[in-house]
Amino acid sequence: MQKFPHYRHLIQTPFPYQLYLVTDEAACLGRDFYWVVEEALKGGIDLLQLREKTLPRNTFSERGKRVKDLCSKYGVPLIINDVIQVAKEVGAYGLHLGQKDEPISHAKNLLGIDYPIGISLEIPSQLNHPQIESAWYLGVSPIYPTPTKKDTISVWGLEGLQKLRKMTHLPLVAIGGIQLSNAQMIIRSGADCLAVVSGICSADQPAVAAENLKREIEKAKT
Ligand code: TZP
Ligand code: MG
Repeated sequence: MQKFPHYRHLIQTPFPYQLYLVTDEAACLGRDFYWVVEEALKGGIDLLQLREKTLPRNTFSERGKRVKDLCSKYGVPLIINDVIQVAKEVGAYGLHLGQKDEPISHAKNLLGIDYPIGISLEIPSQLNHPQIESAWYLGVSPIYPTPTKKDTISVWGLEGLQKLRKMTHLPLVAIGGIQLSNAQMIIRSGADCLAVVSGICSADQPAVAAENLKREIEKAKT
């Protein structure tokens, strides 16, 4: 049977999410983690990724279940970062994997072929990965250098994002150094959605920060 491995390049996948909170407890600056999460939900985030780099698996799952309850209250899908088993235990909507994490094929074997899995993309050549077309979205990582994540290999900048936009029809989620002042430019350079850590988690009023970011995205899209 003949295969058409690149057919999805021809389809613009609808991606209805605009503002994506990626959590980081340290970025909450000592305030209650669940308070920050709920404020962001009140402010109108469309997706939430629970990103825990140090918690043991069972604690990660417990936290995931609690955050999932909060997300359900606001109708926001919960994405788990890195750990397939935690996504499964929590009954999360989706999973996010980096280039050094488990391969997408392995995650799909365990979670199901249609399970939504976002993949980080650090350099254009990573688009050649054989399973990239089965990604739900590409996390364009990072757009700008950011103290929140230091182990990055290069930055896309606006020009890199514009070039990438022409290379794929997968939804592009921009991340890294995103603030109110650059949100519109990043959307206009081809991002479908903005993912933010410190811009919301460290804001004095996370709900207001989320509302303001959403307004900027909407302005850039109209
Ligand atoms: N992946 C690429 S950059 C980043 C992650 C998780 C951190 C983004 O943090 P901030 O504070 O929004 O710049
Ligand atoms: Mg990872």
